[in-house]
Amino acid sequence: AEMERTFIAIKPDGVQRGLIAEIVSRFERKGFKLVAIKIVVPSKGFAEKHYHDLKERPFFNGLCDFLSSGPVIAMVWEGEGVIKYGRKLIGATDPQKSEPGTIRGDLAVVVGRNIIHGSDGPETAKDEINLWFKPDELVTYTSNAEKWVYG
Ligand code: DAT
Ligand code: MG
Repeated sequence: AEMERTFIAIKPDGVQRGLIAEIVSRFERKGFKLVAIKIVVPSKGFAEKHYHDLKERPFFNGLCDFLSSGPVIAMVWEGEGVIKYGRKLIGATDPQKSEPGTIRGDLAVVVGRNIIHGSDGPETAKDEINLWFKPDELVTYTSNAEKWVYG
């Protein structure tokens, strides 16, 4: 299997709304493997680093205020195609346009409170994992489910 890793975060709205288990469960049931997880309140400066690609956008300041407004669940998920498929599980950026069955489609209503972040490609996945985690926070282990998920 061609294993990849992606960075997934439950934003403060998802945490406050009690959706941690629901969201973790969707990745877990799919067959992806959790290799890192922690709860953290990012500083405004850290949020600005995370969203640096969007610094010219009019919503950048509000977005960074929001991400740093409370606890975030930071995670790394591993699996074949997890970067692209993780985005599919999450749904479109604007929950009004997310399909039912996706995390944002089922659980969020407006773009400014869309409950979850996921890396959008291999380069950002690598950068975001390095920003949020130290190498020794990533756990390497064999999941017993692996041979049943991948055959
Ligand atoms: P995504 O989170 O789907 O990767 P993005 O990287 O384009 O989307 O934007 C990051 C976040 O910024 C997004 O999850 C919510 C917020 N955002 C995006 N577009 C917005 C807009 N037009 N108004 C307000 N917030 C927006
Ligand atoms: Mg993005």
